[in-house]
Amino acid sequence: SMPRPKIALIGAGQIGGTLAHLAALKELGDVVLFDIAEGTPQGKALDIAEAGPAEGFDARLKGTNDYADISGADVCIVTAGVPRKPGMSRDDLLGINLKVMKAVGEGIRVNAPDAFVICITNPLDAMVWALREYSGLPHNMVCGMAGVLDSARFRHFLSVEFDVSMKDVTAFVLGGHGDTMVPLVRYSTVAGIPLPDLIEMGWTTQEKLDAIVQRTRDGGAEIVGLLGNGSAFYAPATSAIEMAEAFLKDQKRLLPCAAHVDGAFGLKGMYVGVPTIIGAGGIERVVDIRMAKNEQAMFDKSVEAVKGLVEACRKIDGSLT
Ligand code: A3D
Repeated sequence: SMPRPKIALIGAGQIGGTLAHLAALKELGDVVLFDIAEGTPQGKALDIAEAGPAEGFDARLKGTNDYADISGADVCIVTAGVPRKPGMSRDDLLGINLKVMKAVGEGIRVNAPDAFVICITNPLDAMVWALREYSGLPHNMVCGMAGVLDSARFRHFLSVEFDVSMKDVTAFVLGGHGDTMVPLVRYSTVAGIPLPDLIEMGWTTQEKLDAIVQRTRDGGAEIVGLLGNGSAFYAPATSAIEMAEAFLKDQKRLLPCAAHVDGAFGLKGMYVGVPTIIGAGGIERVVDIRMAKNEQAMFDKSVEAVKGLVEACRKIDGSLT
């Protein structure tokens, strides 16, 4: 019989714990929770394992402070680092989290070089780039989660505005995961009906749509402001699990994520949020969609912001090339 897939979660904080719970509930595989904090991953793993009998899932969970335990992982989801506090931008985390990516990248390189790696640590586009550099894994096996979450936020707001099931609302948010992210109104639909048509049909107004686009861009900060300590974790974890599942089950889902783009969108070898196909081959394809002039201008601005963050990483660690 086939062994269960092994899912390694690097970082057992708010998102890491939620990832472990979701992976177990969905029986995606056995879970190893790793953290440098002693006791936290062990405690969360045991607590979730003890939910197994009531929920009825079959999955083994282990908490650890030893990278050797992630050995042979099929998927690694990385949340190690620090989150934002109110008033902070994602970019303020760069210095601290770059050091964390170095340690995590080495841990993955040595122990789980065949894994599909999904980075969540912020600032996302720069951290996934650094993690790929430090781990040395193939580019198609390292990606970042942001677009699925940003699109989910957009879809949620739209489904409330239209009073329709969110199952029928599709949306696309591309670009870097920051204030310059690009919600693509033209590619966002209710069961295939594009948002501009829905304005003409009187379902909403341009003003309301503009406000929803802005709320989507500020979606992370809205939660940070409400929570008061820490950032969003339920929706970020759920979004990363959707990506892990696409890989483990070879679903070939079309999902926006931070992927290595080399050629598509006129870009030369950089990580940024684009539509991708995720299957057993990891990031199997980058989908080079056509953008309108104003969309392209927003995307270009976002790309420049990401390039600036990557430059900042290189300044901190001269070994990054
Ligand atoms: P938090 O609950 O603080 O968990 C982070 C964990 O990382 C803690 O348990 C730390 O002990 C652990 N850690 C720190 N350094 C190391 C290390 N070197 N090795 C292993 N573990 C370490 O944060 P969180 O889970 O709420 O958020 C995690 C990250 O995700 C933050 O950087 C957030 O900014 C980011 N985040 C990204 C998104 C995206 O959409 C991209 C959304 C929400 C949060």
